[in-house]
Amino acid sequence: MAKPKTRKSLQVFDEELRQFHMQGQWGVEELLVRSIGGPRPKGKPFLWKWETVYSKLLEACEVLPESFTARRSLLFANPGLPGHGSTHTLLMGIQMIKPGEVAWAHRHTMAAIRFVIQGDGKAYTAVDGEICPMENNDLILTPQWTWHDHHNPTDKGTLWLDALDVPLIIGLNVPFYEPYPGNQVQVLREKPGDYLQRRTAAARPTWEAAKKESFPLCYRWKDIEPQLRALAERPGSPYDGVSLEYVNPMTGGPTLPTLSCWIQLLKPGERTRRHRHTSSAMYFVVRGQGATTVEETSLEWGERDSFVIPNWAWHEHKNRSKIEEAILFSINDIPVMNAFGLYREEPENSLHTTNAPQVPAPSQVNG
Ligand code: GTQ
Ligand code: FE2
Repeated sequence: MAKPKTRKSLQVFDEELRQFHMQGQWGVEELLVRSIGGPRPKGKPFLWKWETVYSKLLEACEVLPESFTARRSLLFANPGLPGHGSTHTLLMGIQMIKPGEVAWAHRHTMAAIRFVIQGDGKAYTAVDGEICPMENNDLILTPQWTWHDHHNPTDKGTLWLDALDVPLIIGLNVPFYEPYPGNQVQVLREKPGDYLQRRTAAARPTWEAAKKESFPLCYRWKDIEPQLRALAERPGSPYDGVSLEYVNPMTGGPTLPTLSCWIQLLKPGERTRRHRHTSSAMYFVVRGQGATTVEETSLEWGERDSFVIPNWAWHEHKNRSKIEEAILFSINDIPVMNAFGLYREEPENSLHTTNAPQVPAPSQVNG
């Protein structure tokens, strides 16, 4: 007669599975249950005061007299994401090059943008050989895998905002990096606009493969500001005010495949409505004074301060001045969320407070 089998305990079985490098789903179900009601914001709301950043940058010029292959950039480390970045997908910082200095050429799979803080139009970034002059509030793209070096032939320090998709690229484990072969600087084209003019204008060479992305695009403040001003009297978005996205003119799509840049204007005294979305963002105050409330934290900002809004965190903006407008530059990871159908937005006081998926309209269901 066979002995009656005693049932193995789940605990013993789980241990056995571990030895075979397996795990029962019941052990990780906790992760799913925890996501009822949506994710928790990744990282903390935080603000970096310009006064501190600038004084540390000046110190960095002393302690790091030459940047060589590195960059003299002070990166914003989210206090809730040690060692990861400014948000879970984005890394932002402020870079400075001294008079006469060159930051050597390299390329990487991380895409980057530069938003100029102090530039007289004679300092420049070179992207795939194209000279991109840096003037205050200009935006210059260094798309993934484009060669870039920074040059300061002037007698004043040049400063700009750097933003990259570093945490995303690291998370996907696709970092590639290459110093420019044999030299410190790239071979440059003759004059600014040489490369772009022939490829992104209304007519293009027929003998070259038509390319849509990875152009070293430059968005001049002298073009962007009038556009923003022209819309200043419109109501804009109830959540973001009069807000413009920097568009890739060839695709009509976002600034870059992994990140998007916005410029937004808050009217004197304007207070936006509260909402949250699955994208995260880093902000830089171009002009004005105000506060952005993120969850329970009030981030009080002034000119040139930087701050972070983690994803899925409730937030609203307020322009504290009754007379002056406020202008905010920001970068976000909306293109990543959109690429995978993961962009969700929730307005305050909505019926969907439990974060239930919104029922798609029939037209969406049928494609
Ligand atoms: O200027 O090339 O802040 O490669 C971080 C990585 C700047 C740059 C950063 C970079 C750069
Ligand atoms: Fe770089």
